[in-house]
Amino acid sequence: MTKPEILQVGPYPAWDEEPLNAAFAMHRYFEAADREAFLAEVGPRIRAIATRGELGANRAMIEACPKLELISVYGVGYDAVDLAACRERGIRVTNTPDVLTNDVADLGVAMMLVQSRGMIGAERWVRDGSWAAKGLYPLQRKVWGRRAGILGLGRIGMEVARRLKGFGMQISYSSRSPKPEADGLAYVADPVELARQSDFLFVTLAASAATRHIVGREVIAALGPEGMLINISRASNIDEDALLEALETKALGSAALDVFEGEPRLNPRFLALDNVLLQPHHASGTVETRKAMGQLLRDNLTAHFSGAALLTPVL
Ligand code: 8YV
Repeated sequence: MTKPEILQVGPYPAWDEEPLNAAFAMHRYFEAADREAFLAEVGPRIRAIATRGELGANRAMIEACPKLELISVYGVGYDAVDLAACRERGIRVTNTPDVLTNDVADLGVAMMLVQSRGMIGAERWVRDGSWAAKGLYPLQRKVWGRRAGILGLGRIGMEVARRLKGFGMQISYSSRSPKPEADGLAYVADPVELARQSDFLFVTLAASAATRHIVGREVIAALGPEGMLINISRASNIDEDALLEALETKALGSAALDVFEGEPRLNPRFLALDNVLLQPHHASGTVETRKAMGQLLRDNLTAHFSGAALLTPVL
């Protein structure tokens, strides 16, 4: 039997590449010297696209593949896939939810702790001899018992909340409507009001055109000079210019970010700031979770080509 032909948008770990190559004819878009010419050549034979959350598949790519049936995303976020183009042609889309939820929540909470307790600077204090030369490290701000806001109480937001309860924090959240399962959490409909009531604001919203820059000037101003913004969702949820300006002028206390506009080439203004913790979009980046994501990506492809129901469809 001939193997289904698949366009692979970005690389995967070796433990995924091997079984993918065994089951499918993989076409490595990211290795092509001339990507447009590559697409024009293989596009007509492509039946599925395997991509990653942050890479997605745009309209031009989808249109270059007239026989496309499925886009399988390695990641929970599928905002980089042109869903309108998929709907027009009945193309199915799958993602990898659930398996990464806990790791993403862990990284968000870790960023809050690291940043609030100044642990990066503290490590430097030890290594560069400041401890011996200058004495005690400057005092930092506590985490436990303070106020946390969660913007977007989906699977990841809920796991963040579960962890924060362990720190005895007062937790509020914003989402489209109150969630009955949000036990002990206060619902605050307006994101600006949520920020006003928070010392730490976690952004855990699934990104879409509707959520673009939901964290804008007003939310940032409401969080204020003592507040910390933690983003483990997508850069597009935050007005990055407003964020940079607020960090530079100290109108916002600090930020801890795993995602950036134009990543991996982030705005160099971030690099000059000492009140921001920068992470390379690795919230789901553990061996265990990435293995589970790869398995789920493959399971969706296999299900599709064997005529079985998709495991985790979004379209
Ligand atoms: C990336 C993510 O897909 O789940 C998401 O939406 O952004 C991540 O898990 C991951 O970095 C793999 O590229």
